[in-house]
This record gives sequence, structure tokens and C-alpha cells, in this order.
Amino acid sequence: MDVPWNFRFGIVILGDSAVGKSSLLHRFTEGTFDESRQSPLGIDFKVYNMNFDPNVVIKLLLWDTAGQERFRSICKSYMRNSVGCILMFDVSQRQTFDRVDSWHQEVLDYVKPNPMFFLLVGHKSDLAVGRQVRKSEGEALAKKLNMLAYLEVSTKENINVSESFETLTRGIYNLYKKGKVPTRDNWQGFTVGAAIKKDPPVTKKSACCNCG
Ligand SMILES: Nc1nc2c(ncn2[C@@H]2O[C@H](COP(=O)(O)OP(=O)(O)O)[C@@H](O)[C@H]2O)c(=O)[nH]1
Ligand SMILES: [Mg+2]
Repeated sequence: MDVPWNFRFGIVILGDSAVGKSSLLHRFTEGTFDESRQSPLGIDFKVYNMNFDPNVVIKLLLWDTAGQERFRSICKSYMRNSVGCILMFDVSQRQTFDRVDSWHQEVLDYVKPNPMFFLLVGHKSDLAVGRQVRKSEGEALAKKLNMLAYLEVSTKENINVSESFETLTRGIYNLYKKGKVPTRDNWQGFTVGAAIKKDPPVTKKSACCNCG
């Protein structure tokens, strides 16, 4: 059933192959983790309705992309239709962390002039013994790249899974309320629902606050 929504955000999940992108999305939308599950090749797509504040429904269009080079060209159109990105690395594989900078730059170059807001995820935080990246390094990188936040996540142990999607969604929504997210008719990344367009409560509220 198609639930009425107030906002629609495109969210893309990126990062090197095997960092756990498909597992994270599957855990979030289906609630399960299966170590023997095969990752989909190419693109997987899920819809999730998130309830915010009273009466705000944000419809998330979630794109899972395979990290392999040969799928890059497909990924690009999904980047273009997204406003948010969960950029993931594996805390037990240093090289996936070292690649975050270039993923970030590549995405920004590609989506220009549209914005993209990032959440950095240090994944597989359950692997305490094999850890190669410290939490403080993840935090510092997210800060350096001006991302919304850094979270350490374990899909396996269900730690910070829903928090990841909520943190990114709420971050973007709050920026929208501050007027920092452009809405463009020809851009699918961030869409305001018809009811809100007619009667924008956010603008009215802030105008009222200013005069008080
Ligand atoms: N230890 C651990 N392994 C995980 C976790 N999430 C996924 N994996 C494993 O990491 C491998 C790659 O996961 P997958 O979701 O296919 O990665 P993708 O290529 O980025 O989509 C699989 O063997 C998963 O079972 C996690 O939170 N902890
Ligand atoms: Mg995958």
C-alpha cells in the first residue's frame, strides 16, 4: 500500500565491495541477518516510510549498489537521484577506510550542482579483535569531510542499524527546515509532497518565530 508522504528522499548506500552494504539494508528493511546471503548484483531497491515529528512521513527510496568497478556507471544515476549517502567502510579492513575520501569526492563531483549529505559508517564493529581503524579516526574523517555524523555499526549484532538511517534522515530534514536543502522540480533526490507544497508549515512557523 502506498502510504501518503510529506517528503521523499533518495538515499544511496556506497562503499567498497564486501563492507556490508547489502547486509545493512536487508537488516534495516527486513529485520534479519544471514551470513550466507548472496549480495544482489548491480542495484537493489527498497522503500521505507519513516515517521518523524507528529504527522511527518518521509518516504525513503533506498538504493543499494554493488561496489565493483563495472557497476559504477549504473550507480551514477542513483547518486544523481539521491540527497543522502550512507558511505560505509569495514573497521577490520583498513583499505576500505582509506578509500572513503575518494568515494566522497567522486560522489560530490558527480552530483554537482545538487547537494549530497553524508553519514559515515564504520561497519562490522563486532569484530573487536580484527579491528584496523579506531573510532576516533572515523570521527575525525567524518568531521574533516563535513559529514553529518560518524556511527559505528554492526549489522550482525544489530547495533546502530536503524540509528544510521534515522540520523541521516533527521539530519537532512533539519537542514531542510533551516533552508539548506534546495528543492528543484527536475531533481528527484529531495521531493516535497503535494500537501506541503500547497501549505508549507515550516516557512510559516519560522516567520512567526521571527516576529515574536
Ligand atoms: N562480522 C560482521 N560481518 C558482516 C556484517 N555485516 C555483513 N557482514 C559480512 O560481510 C560480508 C559482505 O557483506 P555484504 O552485505 O555482501 O557486503 P556488500 O558487498 O558491501 O554488499 C558478508 O559475508 C556478510 O555476512 C557485520 O556487521 N559484522
Ligand atoms: Mg552488496
